[in-house]
Amino acid sequence: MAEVILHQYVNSPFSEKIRKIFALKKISWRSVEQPTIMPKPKLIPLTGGYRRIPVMQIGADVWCDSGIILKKIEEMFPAPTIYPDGLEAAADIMNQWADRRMFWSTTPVIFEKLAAVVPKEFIEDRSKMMRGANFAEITLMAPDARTQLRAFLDILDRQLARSTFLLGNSFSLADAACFHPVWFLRAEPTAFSHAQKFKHLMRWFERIDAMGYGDVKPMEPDDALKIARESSPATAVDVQPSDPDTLAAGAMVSVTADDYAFDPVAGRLVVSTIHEVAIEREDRELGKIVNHFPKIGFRLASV
Ligand SMILES: N[C@@H](CCC(=O)N[C@@H](CS)C(=O)NCC(=O)O)C(=O)O
Repeated sequence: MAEVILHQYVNSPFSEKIRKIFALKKISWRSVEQPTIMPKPKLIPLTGGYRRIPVMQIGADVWCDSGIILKKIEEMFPAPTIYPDGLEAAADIMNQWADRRMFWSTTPVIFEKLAAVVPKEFIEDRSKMMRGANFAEITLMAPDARTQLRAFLDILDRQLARSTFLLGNSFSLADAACFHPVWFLRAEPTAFSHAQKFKHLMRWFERIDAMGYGDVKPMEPDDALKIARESSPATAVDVQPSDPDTLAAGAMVSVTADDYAFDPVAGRLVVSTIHEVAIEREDRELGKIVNHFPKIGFRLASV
C-alpha cells in the first residue's frame, strides 16, 4: 500500500488528534511539515485551495479535515478501533463538541498572553482566514472563554474520576478529540495552569501524552508532491442515487468549509455519500487529484 502522509505542523492541535489515532493503531506514517500561515505553495496543489491542517495524502488521493481523515484511517486500520464497545455516536459527537466548542474556548485564553509576541503576519493571516474578524481582538474574549473553558475541563475531569478514558476503559476517538484542546493549552503556561487544577484530567492527559505518535518518519514536501504526480487517484465513483443534493457523477461542484477559511475547492463530483464528498481535479503540476471532504462542516454547490 502507498504510504500514509500527513501534512501538518508540530504545534497544530487538530494534527495532534490524528497523531494520537496513529499512536493507538501503531501506524507507520510520514510527516510533511507545512507552513503555519499562507502562502502554502507545497500544500495548495494537493488540496486545490483548502489551506487548513491536517491534510492526509495517499498517492493522488487527499483527505481534507480531520473528520474525514479519521474515518479513512479507521477504514484502513480497523484494529484497535477508535469506537470501542460500539460507542460510535458518543465518540463522533464528542469529536464535534471538542473541535467546535471546547477548542474555541482555549484559543482566546492562550492568545491573551501570546498575542503580544506572535508575529504580526500571523495575526493578519488569521484575521483574513476568519473573514472580517480581527484576530488581535481575541484577547477581549479571554475572560468569558476562561470561564467556559474551566466548566468544560470540569465536565471531562468528573468523567475521568470514574473511568480511565472518556468512554470507559479503552482509548477512543473521544479521547483523541478532547485531548487536543488540552494539549493546545500547554503552549502557554498560564493557560495550561487551568487544566492542571484538575487531577483526574491530568492523569488522563499524561497517559495519552505518553502514547507517542506511532512510527513516524519525516518527508520533504517536494517528495510528497512527486508521489502525487506519479500516482493516480484510487477512488471509485460512488454518487449515491438517494443523495438529496441531486448532483450527478461528473458534475462540476465546489466544496467550502462552513466555519472559517472559506476557500472553495472546485472539481468534478466522484463520491457523494451520506458522510463524504470527493471531487476530482486536474492540477497543472500534479495531474489528477481526488480531494475528499466530510459532509459535516462543509457546503457543496454546483458551479
Ligand atoms: N475542521 C478542521 C479544522 C482544522 C484547523 O482549524 N486547523 C488549524 C491548525 S490546527 C488550521 O488549519 N489553522 C490555519 C492554518 O494552519 O493555516 C479539521 O478538523 O481538520
